Amino acid sequence: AKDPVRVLVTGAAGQIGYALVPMIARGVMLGADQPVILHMLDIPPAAEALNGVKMELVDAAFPLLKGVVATTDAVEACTGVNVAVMVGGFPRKEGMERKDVMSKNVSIYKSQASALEKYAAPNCKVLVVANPANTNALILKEFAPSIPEKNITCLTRLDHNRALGQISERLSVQVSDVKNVIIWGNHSSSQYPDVNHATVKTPAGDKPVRELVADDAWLNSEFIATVQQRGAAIIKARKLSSALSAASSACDHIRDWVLGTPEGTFVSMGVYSDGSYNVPAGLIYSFPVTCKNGEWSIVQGLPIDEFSRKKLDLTAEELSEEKALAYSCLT
Ligand code: NAX
Repeated sequence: AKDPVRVLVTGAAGQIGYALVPMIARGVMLGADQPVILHMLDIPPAAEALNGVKMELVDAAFPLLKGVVATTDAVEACTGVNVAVMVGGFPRKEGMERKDVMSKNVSIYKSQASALEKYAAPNCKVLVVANPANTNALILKEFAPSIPEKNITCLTRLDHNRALGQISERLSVQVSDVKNVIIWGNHSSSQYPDVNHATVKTPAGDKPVRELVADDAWLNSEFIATVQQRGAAIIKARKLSSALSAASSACDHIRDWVLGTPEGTFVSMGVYSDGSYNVPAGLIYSFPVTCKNGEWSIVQGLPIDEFSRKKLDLTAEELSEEKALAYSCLT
């Protein structure tokens, strides 16, 4: 039998946490044959709720779940973890300035970076979900210099999956037959959902999404806006933000990273830019990636048309501004 993998979930008493921890305990994230030990961190006001989640995990009697650590101590939470899913953060509240929210998250991610750097297992893989996800991941990277930069990522897989879902609905095809959409840039409404390389599996082979949809006007405006605004649409409908889809996408992100992407398929991940596609180096930016042997690599050489180029640049500009704002919070 395999040794258990220790998976940290921060913000585990929150709504994504509540959807995510049972998925991890069921093997959705790391595989049906991979035992796990869950480490759950939250803040003292949520300690009692966190303990309630722990009680439910015990009650669910998950065969793969070999232990649960529920704590408000970041050191205890980070000790020995192989995977860290960072869902905890400070939400933007009515009337708060952007800078104030940034400043709260910068201080959270700075201190949790240090705890991970000192106490996590070597080669720990980190996924930041909490917003502003790309910039929180960047701060985490800056303050955990001994964690390889390739190990620090942020979640744009939910946006990627939303794009797959929209194409599947539009064409009335199975979502599992749609692949290779791309989310470029920031996990914010400036992201660029790109279908130029996406295909649908048909009896006659893979066909380009553009050819099958045959409506560039829809693809270039409504489709993009729907994906960009989907989070807001969920809040409007549910009076709560996306949780089950975020949790499921976080599992997809880690599973593909650890176990690999299928041949010929790429997925979107927020990763440390090396300057590919002329995206400024030093940002955490969402790119198309493939994964193999526990490592991602950016898909190279995709042609970028003028329409796309503008959109890639716009979301990069927003990330550069966020980075500057985050750094201004450090001083
Ligand atoms: P909730 O407010 O339900 O849960 C957040 C939890 O984090 C709370 O239990 C809170 O006590 C805890 N927390 C706060 N500060 C903490 C700290 N310093 N250490 C540990 N825990 C701390 O929010 P939820 O709906 O679960 O969303 C969590 C985060 O995910 C938010 O930042 C949200 O904006 C972000 N999202 C990101 C998405 C993505 O695709 N990247 C999509 C979904 C979601 O909107």
